[in-house]
Amino acid sequence: MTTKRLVDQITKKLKTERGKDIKSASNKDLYYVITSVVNDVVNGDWMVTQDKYKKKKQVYYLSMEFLVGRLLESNLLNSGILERANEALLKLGFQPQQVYEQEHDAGLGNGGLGRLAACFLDSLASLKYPGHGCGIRYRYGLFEQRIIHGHQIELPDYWLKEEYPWETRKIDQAVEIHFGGNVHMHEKNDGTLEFKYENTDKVMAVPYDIPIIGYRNNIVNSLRLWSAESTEIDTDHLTSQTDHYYHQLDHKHSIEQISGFLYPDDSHFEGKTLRIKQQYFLVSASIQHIIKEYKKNNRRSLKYLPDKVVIQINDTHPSLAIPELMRILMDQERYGWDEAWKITTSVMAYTNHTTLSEALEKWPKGMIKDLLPRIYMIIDEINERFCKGIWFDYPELRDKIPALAIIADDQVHMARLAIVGSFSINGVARIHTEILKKKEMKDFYYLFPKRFNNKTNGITHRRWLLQVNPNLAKLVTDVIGPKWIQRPNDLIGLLRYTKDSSFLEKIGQVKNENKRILADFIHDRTGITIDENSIYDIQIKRLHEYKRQLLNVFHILHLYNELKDNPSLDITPRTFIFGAKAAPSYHLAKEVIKLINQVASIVNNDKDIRGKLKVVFLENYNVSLAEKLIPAADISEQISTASKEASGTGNMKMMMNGALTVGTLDGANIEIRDFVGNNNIFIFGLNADQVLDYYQNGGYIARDIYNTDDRVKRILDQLNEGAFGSQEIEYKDIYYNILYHNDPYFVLKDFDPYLEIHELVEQAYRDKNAWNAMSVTNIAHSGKFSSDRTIQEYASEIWKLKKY
Ligand code: HBZ
Repeated sequence: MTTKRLVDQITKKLKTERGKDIKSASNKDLYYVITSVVNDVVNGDWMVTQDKYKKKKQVYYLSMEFLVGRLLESNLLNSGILERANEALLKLGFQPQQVYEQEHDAGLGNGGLGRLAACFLDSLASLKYPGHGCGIRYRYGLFEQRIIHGHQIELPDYWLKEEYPWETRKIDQAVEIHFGGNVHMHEKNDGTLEFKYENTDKVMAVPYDIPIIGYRNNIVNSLRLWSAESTEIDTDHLTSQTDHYYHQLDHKHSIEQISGFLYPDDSHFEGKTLRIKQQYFLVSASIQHIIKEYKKNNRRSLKYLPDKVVIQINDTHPSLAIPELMRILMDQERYGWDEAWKITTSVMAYTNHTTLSEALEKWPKGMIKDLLPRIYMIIDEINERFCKGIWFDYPELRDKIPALAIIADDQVHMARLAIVGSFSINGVARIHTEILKKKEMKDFYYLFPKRFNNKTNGITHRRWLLQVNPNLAKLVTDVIGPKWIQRPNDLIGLLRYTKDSSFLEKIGQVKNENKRILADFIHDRTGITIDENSIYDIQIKRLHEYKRQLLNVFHILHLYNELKDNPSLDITPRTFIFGAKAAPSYHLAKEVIKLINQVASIVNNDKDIRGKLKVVFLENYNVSLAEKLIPAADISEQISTASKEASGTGNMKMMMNGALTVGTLDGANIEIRDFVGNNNIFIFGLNADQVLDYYQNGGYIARDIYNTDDRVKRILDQLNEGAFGSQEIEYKDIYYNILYHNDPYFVLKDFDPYLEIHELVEQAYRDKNAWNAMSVTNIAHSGKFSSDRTIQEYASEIWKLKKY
């Protein structure tokens, strides 16, 4: 399609679809019209792709979260018409970015886990793998964050307020989900048992499909999001009672709640009934759909399901897929236990994303029994057989049965269910998988060594480099050619230019330009003026104690105190930028947000500081904001307490954009370090073994550091006493957590090494040429962290998938 044709189409569609001409059209009109152009372009390919997949083995990625963000620009990019769309818009007098920004972020995820699912969809389609996402179409995505007087306030994110042009409702493919009721068992003539369910609550799952466009390859995969609706009114039970009508409405409302909102917790388990309803809703709808498709496309029995279907469950959230598939195979398809189990455990694969014990899902067994009686029976049976197996086949593990049993202490342990019912269990970075094998899941690893494997996370370089940083992408292509776009490992070719000072200068110019754009944006958003020549030191991620935003704040407070003592101190100016949402009920995390905001207002307005330090907290951190920040980062803060961050993916996005990592030896930081080498990364602090040793031996004594390090004492006292002369604002909870709960995340322990590493950063930044060379080295190695590599590994090692 030429630019001219595009202009014609846009003008025509403006008239026919929006009733506007170009003069009266708004950015929003243009957004809808261009979306419609993309849909026209891809719809044919979508049908063809889905048709071609019918005979192939397919992967279904089941996830409670898909954090896709905006789609228009990346869909234009992947369908090969971005440049021409930009030209057409400019010709028509519109700014492309302003048009793309009309799209409301689809915030159907909390953080890393949800964004990973979105990157995986992009890579599956771009690598031509038959893969589908299955999730929930929440009416409200992750809350919108406002900062008011420094406090986080949560507002509902009604992202569907205006029409969402990428989705297609497929009412003809709706399926029924059953909750509650009773199970009746009776023996049939042939001696087999039959299970019947009665008096269940019925919910209709209606699918909405979103196209997932491969990069310039005519492949279009699907993301299927299920929406909960009430079934037709049950006319058998109509009564004339006046309150009947109100009951019906109540009932309808409570059903629609199932896909009402996304739970905003990313690291803490909360045993709410609605959450387990959501999980079963996703799982039952998806499995029913998968089986229907299999039957439609294959003449063979379900015994051969594993030849054609593999289901990846994204953390334990969809692990009821295991008993649900068992239920359908046994109760509907009449398979016996052994055969059903063999099929199920050959189809299911489980990814673990955390070792934090407070995040592990454990449902009270009474809750599952009431809500899903037949599913409970099946879990019970899986558990019985599993425990018996250990008793007889692994007598050396008999003592450990209570710690391995799926049902123990009146709770259903979902990770244990997922492990027992899957043929593959993977962690998301090398160290994380090792910790699973050697520690958290040690006994399971002993039982099933072959099931455990590592798949280090990745990110789509198409969105996170090509799309968000076009100037850098162009510079890269100028020197190594465009092949890296298809083969991100080719970025390694940049290593040849780490000594080319004219190239390094250009790298510096691109970064400066990105920093200038970000400075303008920050000024518009917050009124804060930042120094474009300062070091942009960025920490963007969910707020959690283990991610240690507090350590970063302590560094800032230390620099502030130093500058107050000696205002003429010669330091390279720094801009500290934060973006972070706290779970609404996470008190300490919210205190840290308040602290960052207060430190910002003090530091930014203190004349003694003379602009050498600026602190910016950007509200409502989400995918679109990340896209603005990442290209401008000099420093990427990845400072979790070692052993706690399973992988991290922001670390990969920032290195790909030339930022240097200040990080602990945790998650994928370790693999980044291995590739770029110690000279191109700033590693500090305790390692995972040391942290785990401390935990095993009762920790360290935080107060010793308070008593011996004046810098630490000063900062903590400032927090306790109401810092900086203001008595109103105290941070006693933070203070107590460190001194009285003995600093569970080792903030004080790592404080000194953290300051030291930041001094090295400052020295390194003075030599721009050397800095840019480090930056290029990071970009060069970032290809290994493309999600194309990750998906390639899943496809060949777990899924056994062939490309289309
Ligand atoms: O998954 C994150 C890990 O913390 C991070 O290290 C990793 O890189 C990323 C992708 O593998 N985990 C999450 O994001 N977890 C959640 O968002 C979550 C959501 C709902 C829950 C529990 C966790 O109930």
